[in-house]
Amino acid sequence: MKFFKFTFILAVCLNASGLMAQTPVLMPGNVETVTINDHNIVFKTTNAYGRIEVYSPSVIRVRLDKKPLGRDFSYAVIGEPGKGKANITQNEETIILITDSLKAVITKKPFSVAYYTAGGELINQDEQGLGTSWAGDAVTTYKKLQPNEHFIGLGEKTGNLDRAGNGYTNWNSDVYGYRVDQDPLYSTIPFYIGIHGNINYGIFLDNTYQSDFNFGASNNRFSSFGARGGEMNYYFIYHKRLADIIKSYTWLTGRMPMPPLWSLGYQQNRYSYYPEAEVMRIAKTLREKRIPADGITLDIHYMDKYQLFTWNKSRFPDPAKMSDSLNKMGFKLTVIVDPGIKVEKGAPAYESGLKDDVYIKYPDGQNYTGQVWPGWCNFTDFTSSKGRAWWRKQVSFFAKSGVSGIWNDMNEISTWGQKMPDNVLFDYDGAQTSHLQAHNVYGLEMIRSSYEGALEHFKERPFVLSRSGYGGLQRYSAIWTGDNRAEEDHMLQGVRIMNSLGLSGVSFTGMDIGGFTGNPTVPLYTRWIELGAFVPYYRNHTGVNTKAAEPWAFGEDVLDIARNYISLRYQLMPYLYSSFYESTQSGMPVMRSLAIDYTFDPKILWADYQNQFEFGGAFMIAPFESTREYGKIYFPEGIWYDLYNGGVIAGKQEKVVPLNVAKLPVYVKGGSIIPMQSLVQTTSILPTDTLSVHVYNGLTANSFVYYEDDGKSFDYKKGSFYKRTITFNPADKSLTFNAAEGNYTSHFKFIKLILHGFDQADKIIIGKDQIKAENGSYSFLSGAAATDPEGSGSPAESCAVKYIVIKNSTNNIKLNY
Ligand code: NBV
Repeated sequence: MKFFKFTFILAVCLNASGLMAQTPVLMPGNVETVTINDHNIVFKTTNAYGRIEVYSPSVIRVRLDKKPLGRDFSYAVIGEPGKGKANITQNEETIILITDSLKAVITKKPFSVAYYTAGGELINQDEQGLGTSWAGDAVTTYKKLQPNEHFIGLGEKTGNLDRAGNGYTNWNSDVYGYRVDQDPLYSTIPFYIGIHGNINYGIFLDNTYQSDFNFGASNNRFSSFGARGGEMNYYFIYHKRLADIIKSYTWLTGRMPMPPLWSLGYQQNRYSYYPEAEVMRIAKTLREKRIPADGITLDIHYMDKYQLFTWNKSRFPDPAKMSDSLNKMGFKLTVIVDPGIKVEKGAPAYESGLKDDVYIKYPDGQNYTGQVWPGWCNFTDFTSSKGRAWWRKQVSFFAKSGVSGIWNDMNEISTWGQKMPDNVLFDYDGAQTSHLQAHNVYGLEMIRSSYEGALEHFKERPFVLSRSGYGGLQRYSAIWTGDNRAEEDHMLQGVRIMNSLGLSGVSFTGMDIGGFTGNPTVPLYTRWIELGAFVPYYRNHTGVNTKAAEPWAFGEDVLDIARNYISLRYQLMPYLYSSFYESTQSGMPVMRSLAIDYTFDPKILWADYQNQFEFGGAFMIAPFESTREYGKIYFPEGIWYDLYNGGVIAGKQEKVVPLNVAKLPVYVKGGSIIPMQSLVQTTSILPTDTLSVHVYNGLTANSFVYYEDDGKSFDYKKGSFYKRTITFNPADKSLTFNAAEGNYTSHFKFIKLILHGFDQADKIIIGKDQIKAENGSYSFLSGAAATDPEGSGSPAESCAVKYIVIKNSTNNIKLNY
């Protein structure tokens, strides 16, 4: 008893003297001092320092540290604070921050934050008892779980679309042949979206240490996010519409630049195509078999003993000449790069890196040496301006070889053993840090260097692909989902990963079509190559010891199916290019989880329907394992059309449909506007001068921004583009082509309007003219319309349509039906 009394008194004394700050978990305590500025609040609590800042009416940043806040620096964020009005007031108990979009209430005793809509509805709040705390150097913010709260996003993550009940870690990792529930994978995007009731919000934790997210895993009290070091530094984003949350997140972290048109074409790949004769055989076979394609990719065997910035001259005696021959055939060359530079005396790249002192080091000044393909390697410090400048210079090597794309692999950093020491030092742009803080941004800064190097040395828009990255990677690169397996569940998992990436600001995504490890069955390959036509980066790739996986390697039937779908992709190029343009403007991904357009429809999160996605704003794809004979599909509200036969399906219903491996279930949303072109074998060939604009009758108005430019230069930045909004409005039965903007002349002289579901529309009125709408049919899988002179093949299925052809012009065109 005496003993308890003594310890109690001791604890009280220690607490009063502040010595109990050594408690294993430190909380901020009460807000003690506050300075309110125009757009921010600077404060000190018992145990912490903080700053809350308005970036825009919808974006609020919270910083908290147990020591005075350090340098304000981010590799991810490019948006600047101070946009929009902010009204900040305080009293004894609270600080209240009001913008046009939300209200943040900061409780002072103890410190905690809650966010409300302008109308006073709770959006999100700190878990009152837990708030933010430190356990050692690890910092975590705990948020109260809202009733029936769901979580989506978080970038490249496996698992369900709805992440509720699960926890995740971000530590970029090389995960060869990963499991479909494996975590972490190659990239870190610490951004997620929470959904409850009719509220949605986004949170971006900008901290590059290993980070952890808990969405109610093993607890029913909180969701949380935190990192193993550094500050609590998060951005809170609120909008009514999920699409606007993505818009604000990509305002903060940047959007993708216009990609080169060729990178939207089909890309043929394997580990590895060599020598040159083999590359040329692949190129010729694609043409002979009439598989439209734009890209061939070279994996590590093009290098001399895997040494960066070299060519194996016995395999590729004259790379520039080979690229030139490929370019003439309408192919662009992409080559792989790894970050490891072989330590070899006299090797030009190695010596030059040594001279410029660009390699990462141990604290004793010795370069860090790790083992990868070429043997023992040094690694460029991409977190230093010196390292990036050096890499940019090296990229001229590829320009001289006629290369158009740079594929960045192994940039997690990956080394044999997968245990890079913690004490390796990185410049971190002037604030030297250890591997612990730099690891997750190494890949991001590598692709930044490759992209900026390509901008300096390539004549045209570059294509950059990466395996690893961090929030904001979309500014520099496309990303693919790494070494997947040739298995049914991997195909569907890949869809979910790409949808999650799309929710997290990354639009240009791909997966190895056909699977990287192992060999797909014939039906699986068939289904996968069909699906690829609706994936932003359409690349067939396979591992080093697998069987041939080109579209002709699985028999004549598969070849026909592959040709059909790849051809469809090429006909959709005007639609696809415009959808990419949309990503550059608003961050809206090309491949869209249904959660974007139908956020508050609970069914879209159900595991049964979570693989369904939209491709652009018009198509809904329902992918199923190739082994299934029937599939259950959810059609969200509106009306839907079967792509192949035009059959109408009412929305808000679940429907069981028979499946056929030769046909991917694809539907079109009523009201959609889909511009298409005639079939070409490569984007370097111009289609005919008629743009086919498919319009699907629907219940509500819809518009589509059509975008065109030369597809390769940067002239669009100087106004050389052609852009117009096309609007369908059932209320006044009209279709409007707004006057074109920009000073690029459209390639298309004619518009062929193809009307789906407009049975009564026999006449189209344009101004004073009445034009008779012709009856026809259209098949999406045979290359062109059955009644169209440009058509080819005999379609298995077609849609009944009405059509007229009009002259294209830059003026406003209004049609009534
Ligand atoms: O460079 C070879 C492979 C590449 O084909 C693949 O796409 C990357 O994800 N690379 C990984 C290196 C290791 C493969 C086992």
